[in-house]
Amino acid sequence: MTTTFRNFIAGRWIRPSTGAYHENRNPANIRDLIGRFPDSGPEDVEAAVRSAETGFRIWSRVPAPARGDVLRRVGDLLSERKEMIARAMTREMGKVLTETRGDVQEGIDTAYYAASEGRRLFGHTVPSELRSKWAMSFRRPIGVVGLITPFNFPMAIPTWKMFPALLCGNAVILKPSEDVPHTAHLLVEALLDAGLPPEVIQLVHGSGSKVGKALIEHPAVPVISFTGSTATGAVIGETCGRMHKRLSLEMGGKNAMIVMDDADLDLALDGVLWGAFGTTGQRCTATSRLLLHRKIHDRFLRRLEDAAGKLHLGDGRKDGTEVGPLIHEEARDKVERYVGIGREEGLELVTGGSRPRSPKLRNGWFYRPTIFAGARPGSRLAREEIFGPVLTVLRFSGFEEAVRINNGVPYGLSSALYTRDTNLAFRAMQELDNGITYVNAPTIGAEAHLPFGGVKQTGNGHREGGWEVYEFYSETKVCYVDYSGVLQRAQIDNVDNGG
Ligand code: UN1
Repeated sequence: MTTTFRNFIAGRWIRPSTGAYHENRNPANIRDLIGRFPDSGPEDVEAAVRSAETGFRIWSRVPAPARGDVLRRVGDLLSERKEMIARAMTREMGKVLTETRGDVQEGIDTAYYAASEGRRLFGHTVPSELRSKWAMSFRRPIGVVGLITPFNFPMAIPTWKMFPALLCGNAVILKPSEDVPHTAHLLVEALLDAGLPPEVIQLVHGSGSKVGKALIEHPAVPVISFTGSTATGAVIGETCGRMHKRLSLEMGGKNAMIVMDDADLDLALDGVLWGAFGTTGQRCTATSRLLLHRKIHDRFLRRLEDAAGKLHLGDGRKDGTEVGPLIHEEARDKVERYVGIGREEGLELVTGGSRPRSPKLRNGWFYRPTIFAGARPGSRLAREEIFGPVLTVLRFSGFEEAVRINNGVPYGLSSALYTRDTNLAFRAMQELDNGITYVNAPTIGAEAHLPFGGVKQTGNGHREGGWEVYEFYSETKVCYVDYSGVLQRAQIDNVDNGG
């Protein structure tokens, strides 16, 4: 019997107004049907917004430390359910169990961070320029927040957005990727079980073109946070700009790992395998460019070819699997298209470049870890985001050239430098044009309590995580209290030297 899932709107698990559903299948074995999930429409979004407005009125009046207590319980429940959720996540999006456990852990860490923020949420108290006058700022909730999230981190990314938004006192409408609706369902269950007032969270399943669009265009949703492609982000940005909405965009990457000639090559090898092929390359932080110093280029590439060729593909729930499938057919088609482009551009195919032959993998969207060498900075494979297990290798002669190549793409999420030279490490931190730089570690692995995000076309200046995200989900209010009993005019009466 196939399970049919529902939306969570107005405090109840309900069917979509459209009566339409889509199937969610395991990408490692498409015969495995996980369930049917709503294909909702604008009416469902309308109902969710109406209820969320009620939720906002209730929740925004709850003291922030008490809101934090609810999020602490959410963290506790996610910890208890970690293994169950990780297994469900691997089943619906394919990455290996160790990674999905890490994904749930990011959600847990984000919950506990948010819980503690309930006792900070600092404003500022500063001296006034006038006598007997008080000046301070504090944080107010904003309203109904719309969240549109991708498939690759089905727990971490929704929680990066949702928990700070909730802690700040907002109500949330979540539109998760159609590829990972089950994880979103399990997350909302944990929120409700933890005692969140039900109107404060609404879960509306469906497509970006229907549900996402209705959410973005809804005048009663003043805040939107989106993680996904740069192209979609541009469309969302236009609407939000026109409607004067607050918008956080987290988009593409073309992240480079730079390996200097003095680097620990064993460490760099482990790093690039994890950075490029972890999550089957489907991370916005994935290492998709490898910049090798000419003195170690050939040597390192031979070792990498050998190691990448041995990575074990399979169902992420099985022991020993190192690389899972791509998320769906279109994702694999895109990878195949780019492999074709690499060949046309005359790059050297080092390893991969095809689907695996094993009959066991025939029912999943698998693709062999693929490496192209001999790319130039202008090659399409060295500039465009593929979001799959494809690594493009470039050769460089000195640190300055590596920095130029790193910075010469439209994206700016993360970068990595492998070296033993401390001076170069510090120069890299300054000169690499990215939101995140790793030294002697791959381009992935951001921690939940530091700001996450990128420069250039990766984002629009906001950060997720850490302390900065709380600025995004709250409004600054400033209060002046004049207790002098006389009219004091700022900038006019403040020529006061104590005389
Ligand atoms: C993403 O790929 O969208 O740093 C997020 C990392 C993870 C998060 C990635 N903690 O790779």
